[in-house]
Amino acid sequence: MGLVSAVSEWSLPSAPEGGALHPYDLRCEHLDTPQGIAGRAPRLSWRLASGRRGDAQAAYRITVRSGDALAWDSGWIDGQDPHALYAGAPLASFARYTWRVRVRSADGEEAAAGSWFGTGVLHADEWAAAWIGHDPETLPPFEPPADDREPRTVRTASLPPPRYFRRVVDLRPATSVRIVCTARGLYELRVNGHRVGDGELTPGWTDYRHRVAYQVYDVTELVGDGPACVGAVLADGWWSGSLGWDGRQQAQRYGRRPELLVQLVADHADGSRTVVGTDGSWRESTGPLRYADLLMGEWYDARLEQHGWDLPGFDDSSWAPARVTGTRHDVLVPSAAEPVRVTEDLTPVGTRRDGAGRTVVDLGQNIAGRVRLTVRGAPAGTRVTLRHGEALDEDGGLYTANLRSAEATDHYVAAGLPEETFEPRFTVHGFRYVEVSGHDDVEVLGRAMHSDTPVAGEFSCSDDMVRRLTSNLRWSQRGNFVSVPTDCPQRDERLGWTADAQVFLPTACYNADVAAFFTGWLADLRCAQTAEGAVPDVVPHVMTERHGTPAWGDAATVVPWHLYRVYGDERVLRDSLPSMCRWVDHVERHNPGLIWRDRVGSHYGDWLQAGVRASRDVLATAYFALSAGLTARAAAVLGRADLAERYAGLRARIGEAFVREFVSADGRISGDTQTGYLLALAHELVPDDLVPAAVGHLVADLERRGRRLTTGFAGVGLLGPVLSAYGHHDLAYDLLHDDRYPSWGYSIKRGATTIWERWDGWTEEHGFGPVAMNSFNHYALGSVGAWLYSGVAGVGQEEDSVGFRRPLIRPLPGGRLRWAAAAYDTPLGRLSSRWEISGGELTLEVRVPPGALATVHVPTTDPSSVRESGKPLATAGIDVIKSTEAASVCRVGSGRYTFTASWGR
Ligand code: RAM
Repeated sequence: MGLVSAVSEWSLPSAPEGGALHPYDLRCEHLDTPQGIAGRAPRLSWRLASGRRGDAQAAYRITVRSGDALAWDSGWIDGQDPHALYAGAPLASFARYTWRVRVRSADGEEAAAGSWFGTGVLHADEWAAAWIGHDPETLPPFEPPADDREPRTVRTASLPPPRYFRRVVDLRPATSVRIVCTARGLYELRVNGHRVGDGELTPGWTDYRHRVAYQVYDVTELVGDGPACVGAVLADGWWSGSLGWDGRQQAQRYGRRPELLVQLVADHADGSRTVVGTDGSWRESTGPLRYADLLMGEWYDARLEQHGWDLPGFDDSSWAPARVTGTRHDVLVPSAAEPVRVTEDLTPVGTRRDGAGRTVVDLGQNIAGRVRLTVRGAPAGTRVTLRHGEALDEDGGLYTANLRSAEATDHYVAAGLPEETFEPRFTVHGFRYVEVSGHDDVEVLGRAMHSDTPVAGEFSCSDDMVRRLTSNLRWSQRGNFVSVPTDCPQRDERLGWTADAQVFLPTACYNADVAAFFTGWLADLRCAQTAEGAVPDVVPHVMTERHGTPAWGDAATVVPWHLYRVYGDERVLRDSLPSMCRWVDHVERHNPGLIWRDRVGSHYGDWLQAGVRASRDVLATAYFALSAGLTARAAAVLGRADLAERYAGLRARIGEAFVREFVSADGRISGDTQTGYLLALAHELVPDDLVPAAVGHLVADLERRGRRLTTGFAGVGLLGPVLSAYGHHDLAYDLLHDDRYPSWGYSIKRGATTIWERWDGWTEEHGFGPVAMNSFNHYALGSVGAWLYSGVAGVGQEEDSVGFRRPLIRPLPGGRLRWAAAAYDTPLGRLSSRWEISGGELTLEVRVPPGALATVHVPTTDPSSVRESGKPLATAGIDVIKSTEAASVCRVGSGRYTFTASWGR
């Protein structure tokens, strides 16, 4: 089977360079022009570019304006950090602020850039809208038509139809009109016949018991003088639709029926303001959507369309008054992250017809999303059915057994027009193949959707299979960052499993800017922590009985710490420190002997490892040590010396207990598994004098197995970093290039376009893996990605560096690779490294952003041969820190550098 080449449009935009120091990529609260921030001191940040070596920002000055009025002039502030917290006049609600940052370089040159942000609701008493819904008595559940012979699950047969709401507002001429909108459920907002915004599945999934996100839209352009119609379609979504695998238990998890909240705010030239909110004067009805469910799909009957329902002149006398369901506003928070959007269209790469007249379309790529269906010449009432699946069975038919109870089926009933199009709005499927039945003349277009986190990095190299691996893990990130970080996008699960998120986070951060995305998720994690301090296995918390599991609960410490290291925003630590402490205290309280054996929750161990079972006590205790250590470091950053000391002490004592209990005199770790060694070595739990022996045992285990891995979720991401840290990158490369079972290459050889949940998702021996749990789009085993960036291409930062102030460029030429390259947008600006070996020479091209001081390891077989831009390092003015047999280590400031060195013995 040939390798599918990566065709994605999801690629790193080019970064400015050249010229004098200048700012670009301005962000507010880590977001590009957010509409509805609600903090009083939002974070303003920018990146820097310069064509000059050694350049850095010496000072900056920020001005923020609302209209012509100056809200803040920071004055010139000395400092290299390209970010600041707003400290001007109190911000007003529903306002738009423009801001400019001016930066000055060391030699006094200045440059500026501008952007804007909008505010949401800053004061609780500004809420004027009530929650509205519909009368449950007017709610007949969906009844499948008599000709529907497909087996239906209990869930679909009882799904209620989405509701349509409308209200006409007679507006005086306005200078600006904004709408704040949210739902307990999912909404699509419309104004005067137009869809508002490009967000999908809004308002997104949060822990609705504590936080419901709202979006703010500027609709000034959609509203003229005179009456305007505000309409919204409301569906169940995560609020009251199917969630997770236990259909009966998990449906209506948060509420029985969805509810809507809309507040329109119009500002007039005379300074007055009109505010209209949802209340009992809104009217509601049903429409063409017969049901809409995230897991089951949608049923759309185009014959039932009420044309013009979202326009002012529409006769809604047959519609019912909306029912006011509540007035609670304290759970409302502004949307903290990028919305889910359709980010890429996929044209099918193949279509085949099966004997039963069904068409199976292949998009060539496993995605999360939906299709746009075009139907031609179908008589009114023709029902076209779209079934989605990730794989084909042996006969070439759609394979759906692994979806469990998720029907993932959309139905479109034609209105009878010459050509009609349909695209579901309140569902999302995980699929590569679509089976279309009911009509022949159809066309489908794949539409990939996910949280639209900006692309932040790119890795590439000379090897097809490794490139495909990179593409697969990017697609698995996209398919699983759908409002929250999920395990999988296809079956009846799609939950925010905490270990999956935690192990994949370093890879995720390289691929995309996930600062805002994870900030919201961490808020959900914190509010779901139990009174005792236990952290749930899934966030948002929907499985009350599962919490406190080693490696899962530790997301509470690992995620905030990693976000802080990458993005340099201390606030994530400040917000999370109490939760980190509570988590570690909880584990300690129940394990005073410091070996974590009690209160281990569901204890999944090193989940889905291949053929071995790593010691669960080793895994748990290693994570306990890690969490205590990270809590100590977080406390130290925040100046909490008392806490730093307490948790550093605890970390040291856990370390001693670990050694006593699990490390034998010959350096063996209990259980003698790859994961055991990897965890102990990565988290510095092996006494220095035993490290070589422990590394030896790890290597021996790999050799004994013919250089094959056995790791699961917890161990897999550590293979590359640990093996290369101890000089075994040949072994790390063998694992990377392996295509025997179990390996990444094995799935790629089978045509995988995303990362599989399990190494045995499909095997020659058994065919498809266990249907009870066999996702083909699960990123956890893809956490090797971070090592491709930081190890193979060498784009990383020093252990004690924050926000990439001190990048570490340490590439690892090896394996089958002739070249490898990575570029990454750090908070300072672009950092990149590219190495290539050709004709006995290694070339290493490096780009360092302004304000960073990078350590560069130039690998070579002869340190005296190292040149930069053709000159010996001393002549080129490069600061050499040390020279070893295998590398020249230099220190360089911002700029572009081209090193060359002899390569080959
Ligand atoms: C599976 C999930 C997830 C994993 C848990 C333990 O059901 O898919 O990936 O974290 O189990």
